[in-house]
Amino acid sequence: MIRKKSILISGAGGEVGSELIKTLANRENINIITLDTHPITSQISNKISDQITGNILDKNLLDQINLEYEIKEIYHLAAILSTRAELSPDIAHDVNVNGTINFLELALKQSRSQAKRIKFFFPSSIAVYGVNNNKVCTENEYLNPITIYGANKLYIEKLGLYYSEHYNQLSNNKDLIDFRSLRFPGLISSKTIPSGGTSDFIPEMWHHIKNHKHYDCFVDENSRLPFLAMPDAINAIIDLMNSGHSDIKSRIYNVKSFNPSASEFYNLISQIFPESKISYTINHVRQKIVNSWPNDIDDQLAQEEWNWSAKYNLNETVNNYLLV
Ligand code: AKB
Repeated sequence: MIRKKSILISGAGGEVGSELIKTLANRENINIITLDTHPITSQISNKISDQITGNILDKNLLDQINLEYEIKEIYHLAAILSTRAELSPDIAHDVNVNGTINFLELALKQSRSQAKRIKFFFPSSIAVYGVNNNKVCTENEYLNPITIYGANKLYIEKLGLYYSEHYNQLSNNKDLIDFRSLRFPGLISSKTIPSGGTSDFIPEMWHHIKNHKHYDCFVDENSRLPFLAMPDAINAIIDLMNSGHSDIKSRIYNVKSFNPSASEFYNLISQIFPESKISYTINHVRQKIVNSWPNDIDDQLAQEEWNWSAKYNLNETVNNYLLV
């Protein structure tokens, strides 16, 4: 039975997924298969060969996907983000860990049937860090997450390395996957407003100030996190996945560009919208989470191993991306 050669994307209807599909559809002459809990109705739906509406926890569904498609690469984007995960840590663990294990097992079955390692992209996060100083974190320090989301992301990083280097090692197993991961900082998109995240205060501020001329910020004015413009996040995914197997020795990488505080970002964008106003109504749990994440991260490893570099700094993000 001939299986359809495909790229599989979970969480395809999310912020990153919708932008990734546009880029992949323009670069690859291959079927794009999506799995999401909700139908994708936006303009990207015409770039998707087969839309599967379902849950990553449904093992029978993933078995059917395994039978029908010969998967070249997996982009596993489905997750419950940091703030929303704190409302239901047990559900977050089930989706973020057990759902991802189902996908890792699918990748392993595909690697076995194709007798080659399937590339598996996993979006990790700065949420894996737990730090209370101005340390610019490298990949292997301060890995003390205070959220279920951060703990989930850190565990899956370790599982991804296991499935890529040591899986089933007592049985002389040869089937492995090619796990690759980016520890995303906050992401800002001109097209969508994120929800359920804790870094959302910067993208929310842009869209609220642009459209409503007022934003009530849920963290204090000094809150500062590393960020990437969405085009750079997508390019980082593509460049990482296209890098040679021998180049990506570390498999897990920090990437970042700029790191404004809430007030610095407002002062910049209020020059474009001078009639706008900002207020601060602190959510103390979300403030505690933001305070536990690094103000900045070191992305030297990505620069050295696969020539990563961001194209949009803060001013270019506002003037050449968000305002365009
Ligand atoms: C979140 O805020 O949960 C995400 C992230 C930084 O991983 N945007």
